[in-house]
Parts: sequence; C-alpha cells; structure tokens
Amino acid sequence: MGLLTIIRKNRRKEREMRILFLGLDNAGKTTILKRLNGEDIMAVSPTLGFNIKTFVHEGYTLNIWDVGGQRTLRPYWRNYFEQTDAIVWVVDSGDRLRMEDCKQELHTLLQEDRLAGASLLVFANKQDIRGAMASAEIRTALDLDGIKSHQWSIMSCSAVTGHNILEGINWVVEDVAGRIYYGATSGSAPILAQPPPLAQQFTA
Ligand SMILES: Nc1nc2c(ncn2[C@@H]2O[C@H](COP(=O)(O)OP(=O)(O)OP(=O)(O)O)[C@@H](O)[C@H]2O)c(=O)[nH]1
Ligand SMILES: [Mg+2]
Repeated sequence: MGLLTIIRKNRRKEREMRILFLGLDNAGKTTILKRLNGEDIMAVSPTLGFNIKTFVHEGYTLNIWDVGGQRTLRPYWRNYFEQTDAIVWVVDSGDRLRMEDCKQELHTLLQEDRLAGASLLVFANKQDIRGAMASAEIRTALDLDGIKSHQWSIMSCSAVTGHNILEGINWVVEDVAGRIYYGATSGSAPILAQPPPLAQQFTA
C-alpha cells in the first residue's frame, strides 16, 4: 500500500479536510474566517504569514489555512499546497483594476501538481460595496469557464453582512466529501441532505 493511500485512509477515518484560503491581498480572506468564527471583523490587519483555524462542521474537522496575499508573499503560497482538499479563492469584487492580476494568479495556481484534484470555490466577496462586480462578471473576468482541471463554483458573498459565507463553506464540504469520503467508498449521493446549522458561533 502506497504512502498516499495510507494517508488518505487515515484522513477518511478522521473526517478531516484541509482548505486553503488564497487570493490577492485585501480580498477579505481573514475577514471571512473571522466572520465564520464569530470574531470581531473590524479588527483585521494584513496577514504577513498565515493563520490556521479549525472548525467542526457537519461532522468534519475543517483545517483552514489563511495565507497572506501580498505580492511579496505569493511565492510562499507553495509551502501550503500539500494535501489540500479545497482552495477557496477570495476576490475583492470592487477591485476592478486588479482583476487581470487576480486571473493570472489563479490560473498559475491551478497548474500546480500538488493541487490537482482540489475543489475550487471562488468567493466574489465585498458584494456590499456599491459598484462591486457581480459574480457573472467575475466568472468571465477570471475565465472560470476555461478551468477544466478542477471542480469549481463561484459564489457572491460579503464578509461584512455574512451573506453566503456559510453557503460557500457548505459547497466546499459537500464537494470534498463527495469526492474523498463517499465517492471513493460507496459513491453515495447527497452529503448534506439537510441544510446545516450555522457554524457554531456564526452570526449573520
Ligand atoms: N466592504 C467590505 N469590506 C470587506 C469585506 N471583507 C473584507 N473587507 C475589508 O477588506 C480589507 C481587507 O480584508 P482582509 O480580510 O484583511 O483581507 P485579506 O484577503 O486577508 O488580505 P491579506 O491578509 O493581505 O492577504 C479590510 O479592511 C476588511 O475590513 C466585505 O465583504 N465588504
Ligand atoms: Mg489576511
């Protein structure tokens, strides 16, 4: 039995998922996580390294890695790729000027071998900002339809209002669970048959 098979079996037993939050700086990655964790979202500052948050959600332990997105930090993203089950790519929907940069970074990321097979959720964040790009517009701007290597979805959201944050996390958990935990064993159908409760301390 190969090492990867053993690791996969153990993780399946422990019902763990590793989720990587990436995106350009100022996109709102840390704010989304603070919102999920019920923390004060006014007290965020740019991430210069990384944060890890662990949530138990729908019986799965989610290990979420939130890595700083400043240009000088992006070369370090690769240090976090190992065993990633899902990527959450956070976009500042009000930042039209950097949408091309955002697209380039995303498509470069997806070429990484170690991320092959990871689910991809694009969070079109900051929808509460006037003039924010709609998710359909961002889908085109980031050429999401050109992505054939990963299962992906895009969801508009706002870390400030809480809109769709949990729905996005649900999609990630369902997609990963369907692939790793169920697909490989029984191939059974819907994973989250009932809408899950809000993540423990989440307040909308
Ligand atoms: N209006 C609005 N502002 C937001 C939203 N989410 C985040 N922000 C603000 O955007 C700024 C950047 O948020 P962060 O969470 O630090 O962004 P980040 O992606 O973690 O940035 P780095 O750590 O530098 O990679 C902060 O001033 C947040 O208050 C949102 O949904 N709406
Ligand atoms: Mg941050």
